[in-house]
Order: sequence, then C-alpha cells, then structure tokens
Amino acid sequence: MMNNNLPSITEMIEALALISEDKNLLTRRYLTSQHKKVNELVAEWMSVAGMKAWQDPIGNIVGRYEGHENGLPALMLGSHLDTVVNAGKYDGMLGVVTAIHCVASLERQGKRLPFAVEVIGFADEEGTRFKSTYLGSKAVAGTFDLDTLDRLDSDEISMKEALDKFGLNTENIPNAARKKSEISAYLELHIEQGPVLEENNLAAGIVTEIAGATRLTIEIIGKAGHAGTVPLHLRQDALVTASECIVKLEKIAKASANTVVTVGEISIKPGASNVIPGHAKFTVDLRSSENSIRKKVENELQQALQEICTNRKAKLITTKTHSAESTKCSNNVIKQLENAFVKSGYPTYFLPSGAGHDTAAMSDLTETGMIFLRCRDGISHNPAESVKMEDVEAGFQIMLKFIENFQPL
Ligand code: HGY
Ligand code: MN
Ligand code: MN
Repeated sequence: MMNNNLPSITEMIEALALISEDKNLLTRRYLTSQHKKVNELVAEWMSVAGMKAWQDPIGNIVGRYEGHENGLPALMLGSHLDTVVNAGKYDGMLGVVTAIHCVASLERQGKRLPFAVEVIGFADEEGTRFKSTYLGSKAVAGTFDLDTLDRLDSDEISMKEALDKFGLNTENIPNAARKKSEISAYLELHIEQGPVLEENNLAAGIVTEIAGATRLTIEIIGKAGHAGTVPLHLRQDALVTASECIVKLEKIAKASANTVVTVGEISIKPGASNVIPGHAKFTVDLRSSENSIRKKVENELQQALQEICTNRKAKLITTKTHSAESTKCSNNVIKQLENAFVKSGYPTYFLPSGAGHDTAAMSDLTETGMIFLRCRDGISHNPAESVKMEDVEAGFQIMLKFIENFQPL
C-alpha cells in the first residue's frame, strides 16, 4: 500500500494562507508571484498524492490520476486558489485540498477506477485583479473572451502584460480548453458562505443552482473646483453625484425580489480635502436568483443613474465587466451526490448558491455539481471565515464516496 506523506487538509489550508501579497492579511490575486508560489506548492502535493501535475496555459494548476487504463475521460474535481482582498482562508482552497486528499486515498488503497480523476486549482475565480471573474474555468470550458486580455489592473498593467511576465504565452490560451469528451463531470466542494446550513444544523448540503451576477464599473465625470469659492448650486461634484447614485441603487434592489446589489470599490480624483471631486469611479455587483429580474434591475439602474447625472450636469460612463447567467447543477450529478450523502451517513439537504462559483463556468463544458460545507455564522470574504473540523471530514467522506461510486454520465 503506497503511503503518501501529505500534510493534513488543515495544514494545507494554513500553508496556503501564508502565501499572500500582504503580510498582515490574505490577498492573493491572479498572475502574482504568490499565485506562482501556490501553484508550485499545490503541484507538489498533487505529485505526492499520485497525480501527474502541470500548469495549463491560463495559469490553472492541474493534477491527473489515471483510471484502470491511461487516457480515460476524467471526473474533474476542484475549486479556485485566488482570493479577494483580506480574504478568509477556506474560500476556494478547501475544495482543492479536499480533492487532493481524496485522490491520495485512492492511491493509498491502490484503487484505479473506470475513469481518470483530475484535480484543478483555478487561477482566477474572484476577478479581484481584472474585475472579470471565472478566467481560469472559462478558459477550461472554452468560453474565455480574448478581449479580457486588454483589461487593466489598478496599476494600469494589462492582463496580457501580466500573463507575459508570469511566463504564459497568450497565443496558447485556447489550448487550455478541454473537450467535452475528456471530462465526464465537474464537482466542486466549497464553503456555503451563507448561514443556511448552520441554521439547519447541517454539516453539508447539495447545491441546486448558482445565482447569476452582473458586474459594472461606473464612472462619473463632474468638474473639479475650489472648495471655497464655488457655490453649491453651481457645482458638478462627482462624489456627491456618486453618493446619490449609490443610495438609489440600494432602493431599486430593495424593491426587487431576491436581488442584492453591492458597491465594493470606490475611488475619486483628484482626492484633496479642498478640491471638489471631478471624477468618481465605483463598482456595482448585482445578483438575483432569476436572470429576468437581474436584467430588469440592471436596466432600471442604468436609467436612474443617467437621470441623476443629467440633473447634476455630470457625465455617466457604464462598463459591464462581467455577466453570468444563473446556472442549474446537473440532475445526474445531484442524484449521485444524494447517494454519496446517504452512503456517508449524512442527511441530504438541497440549497441554491447566492455566491458565484467556477461550477457555473464549467457548466458550459460538462455536467456539474457542488457540495456546500457549513461555515461559522455564514461569514466569508472576511478573515473570520471558519469551518468545523468534523465538517471538513464530512466533506472529504462525501466527496470520496461520490468518486468511488461515480457512474460516468
Ligand atoms: O463573488 C462571488 O460570488 C464569488 O465569491 N466569486
Ligand atoms: Mn469568493
Ligand atoms: Mn469561492
């Protein structure tokens, strides 16, 4: 029996949490040196677990454990390795390291299945650096938009330049796409990032669908001026205009069912206490369970913001940086997940995901499913994110049971 000396899931989580762009908090964005370091570490763990590991043309890290013969279609498991700013240490990473441990268990048992098993650590799910999400999973699914290469980060570095610097050739990105015949299904384990499982005193749940999302960047161009000399009624104050817009966004979302809107980033220029802001820029993250509601709200937002800007003699520039339809998980995978829950002795509980996940992008390529794990107080995108050890064990047992009983679709 092969024995692989892998660190525990908890030790892996802690090791990954130390690889950050900021020594005081966890931030790991796409195509940074920290991304490179994490890929190297995860590739090492994949090899110890008995997989062949490689980095694909968009910067995902992939491991493959062959079936009872080489070259069989694969059950792909995974999640993302990038983070938001000041992140928790489980969002994404827990799904990748749990999958590695499942393969290590197959290796220890000397088990070879009628399909291969692949584990993928997606390079950019959050979109923290270039504002467009699912870059890694879209490349694998063959839906990556090459226009994204022109996107600039906050240092005005384009994604293309960042890829070149990382050592990846943008001409190669289309080769990251996998064929439908190669991947039988994709399964992602992820923390719920909400309070539902905890409220129902459950360790884990089965995801039925993933909410759609729209991300916008709003620019408001007013007129900079002297804080002491320009009377209020003659001002074109970009920040006051933005503030009125943001309050209006919340009002419109509150009036629409199952809809949330978030302004997570805002910046103004020139940024001096005695200068009327001439330029304001903020992000809008709009989610709704129904695509039709999200699109209706998006139109309402645009009209309302235009009206406010016209009244205040400001110019409005709206850029859509991301749009994802709400996605249903595959009934076949849900059924097999249900069996895995029962066989592992856990009650089955179905719930939708308000958060976006690579699973949504992978649904364009193959059948998909998700296992949610309870997280304390539903906290996520926050360093206070945490899970119970017994729930991590539950996730591992359920995922392993799913793999061992998986019927290629
Ligand atoms: O924003 C989200 O829903 C996910 O965490 N990227
Ligand atoms: Mn996240
Ligand atoms: Mn995530």
